[in-house]
Amino acid sequence: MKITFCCTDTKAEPWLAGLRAALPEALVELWQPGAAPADYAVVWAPPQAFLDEQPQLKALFNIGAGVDALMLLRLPPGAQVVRLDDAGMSVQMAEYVCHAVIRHFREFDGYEADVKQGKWSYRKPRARADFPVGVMGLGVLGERVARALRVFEFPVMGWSRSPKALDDVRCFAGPAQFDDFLAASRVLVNLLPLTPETEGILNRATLSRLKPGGYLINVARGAHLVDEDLIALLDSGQLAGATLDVFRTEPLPAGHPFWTHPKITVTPHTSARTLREESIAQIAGKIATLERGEPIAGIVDPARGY
Ligand code: NDP
Ligand code: OXD
Repeated sequence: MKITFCCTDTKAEPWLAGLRAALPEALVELWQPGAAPADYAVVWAPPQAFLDEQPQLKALFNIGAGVDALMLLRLPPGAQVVRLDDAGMSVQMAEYVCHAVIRHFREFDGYEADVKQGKWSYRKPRARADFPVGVMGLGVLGERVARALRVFEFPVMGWSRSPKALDDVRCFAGPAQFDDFLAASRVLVNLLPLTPETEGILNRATLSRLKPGGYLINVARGAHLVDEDLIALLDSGQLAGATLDVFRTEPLPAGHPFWTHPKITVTPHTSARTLREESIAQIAGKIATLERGEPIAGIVDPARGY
């Protein structure tokens, strides 16, 4: 069995060593143009030339949860696309989102600014009932985030494609319930996959439906957001602020207004990092399962795009 590793912007050596240790019977190689085709591939943003050389591929393991970049490529016929299924990402995402929500709700930025000026000043406590949080996407990450927010007793709403039932989370589903979901939310957390249906879903019309003082946390993909609509809504005072981890172009280009906007917090696509050890264990386990002819979880449905 041959496994080829082809991940842009990733240090290959530790991955190759980890995969070899986990699957000693396999030949594990870094892709070189013209090399013999593989049975399995471990990829992140591979070039089309790599995929075109893999006629017998059984599965492509994406070392991330989002497969949007992969879905734009011409994939080998017969190869299943497998996304990372948590592998240590959901707890990181829960930390990040809870931190962003609490920082905004408790006005910690304001305290920090006061303290920098030597000011010992209190702010009036705010009611968490006035800060309902809407989570777009109730998949592997969104569900964990919704549950984590409930621990802090925020009212939590969730929106997904198919109907869901989560304890203590008010669930909405499908386009017909989207407006009601937005109208019930003040803080909006985006954890949708990027698909043709969800591209640009964070725009002037949708963000304007949030409760007054709306706050956006985008941790999914930059192309979900219409950048200039967000800036306009922040500048007009319709939205109170935003925390953004993902951008249409990454790294965020120098001079982009998000860098310096006083109501925007930027982080460099770091809310839930791929953890190498966990990911190798998951991928190796799934390859072994497939080799035994058994089914695995985390297979992407090309028709849905996630
Ligand atoms: P999942 O595929 O597990 O979940 C996706 C959720 O979105 C599901 O609940 C799905 O509904 C819902 N959904 C999909 N399309 C629609 C739609 N058109 N309308 C309403 N709901 C929809 O994904 P994950 O939770 O694992 O990850 C979500 C995204 O987070 C990834 O695609 C990736 O882009 C991003 N991400 C970002 C990271 C970062 O560091 N910033 C790290 C990891 C991921 P249903 O349940 O009905 O199918
Ligand atoms: C992912 C990501 O999709 O890192 O896993 O964004």
